[in-house]
Amino acid sequence: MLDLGPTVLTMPTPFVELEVQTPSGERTVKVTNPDKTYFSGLPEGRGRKLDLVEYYLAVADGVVRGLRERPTVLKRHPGGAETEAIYQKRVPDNRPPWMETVTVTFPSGRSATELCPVDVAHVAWAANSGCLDFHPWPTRRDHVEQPDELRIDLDPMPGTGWAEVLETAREVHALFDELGFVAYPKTSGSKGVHVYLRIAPSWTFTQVRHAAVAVAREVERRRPDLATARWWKEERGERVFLDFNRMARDQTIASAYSVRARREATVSAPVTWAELPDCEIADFDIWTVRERFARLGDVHAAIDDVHHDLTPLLEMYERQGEGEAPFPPQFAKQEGEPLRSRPSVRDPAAVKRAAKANRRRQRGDPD
Ligand SMILES: [Mn+2]
Repeated sequence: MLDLGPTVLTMPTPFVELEVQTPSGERTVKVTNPDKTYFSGLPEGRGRKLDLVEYYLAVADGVVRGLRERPTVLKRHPGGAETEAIYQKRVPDNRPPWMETVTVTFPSGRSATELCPVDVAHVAWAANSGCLDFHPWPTRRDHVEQPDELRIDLDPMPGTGWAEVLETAREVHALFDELGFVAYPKTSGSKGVHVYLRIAPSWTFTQVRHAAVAVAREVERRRPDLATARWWKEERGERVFLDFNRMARDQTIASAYSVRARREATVSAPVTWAELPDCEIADFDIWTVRERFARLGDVHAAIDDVHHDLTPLLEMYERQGEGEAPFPPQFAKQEGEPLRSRPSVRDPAAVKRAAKANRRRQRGDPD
């Protein structure tokens, strides 16, 4: 007799189908396991996977404005907000036929076909696959190597908090005001603030990163007590770090209206400069932002109206005369880049000690 092995009983996966209106027509988006808890910090029945998808549909115009035609990495948390992310640069082959993609290349020469959201059906599809927050490139598919978004990322270092982040944001705002730039702030949904400036897609990644470096250095120059442009943690002190390397190629930030991987489902919330001083990260979650959006719409709706000229910031970078800043560790050594080692290990004796310790580790000797 043929041995069929143990009998496996399978339960059909529960799902709902949502009809999503888009400019190109109606799309059906399937939400599997809609009742699965994704955000345990929200009241019972308010932090389900379906709540996430419905949140994105409710803020459709806003979230799409941040993602439209941008290569977007899939950062998936299929087990919910408190589980480790799975980064997936490539979109799966079993995708809906209407899904749009864009092919990008990496410094290694490899390429990937990434999600290219053009409407909220793309966002809903990704949310169903466990994407909580969206990480778009600062470029769009018709100019994937020329960013049109300068992103200033304010990160509080240990010993500083939200009050210092807000004060640093005020300095960035003042600087942009002086330059005649209209920039847009949002909470990060985690601990910091992001300030976005729409620019003409006329400069390379390196140049746009230089503009971010210039802003960081200028804010540090004005407020050395408050802010720092130092890449090495040991040099930052108890200050707010302006993370210019978020503008390095392949580096991304959670987009506007992205839900962060936190049990409270906090959102990276676009706000106005007038509102920002009274905001708290916790003010914005998938429910409060939904309500806010219904009331106010997207307060960043005008972000695409003016594409700024980056020249003043590139001139500032040259005037500062400090040259290139360090790149993230996974990057190959870049043109003009300073030493890729912490300043404290640069003294010859320390370098020798580190090399010796390395050799010891390689041999497997105990430290
Ligand atoms: Mn940040």
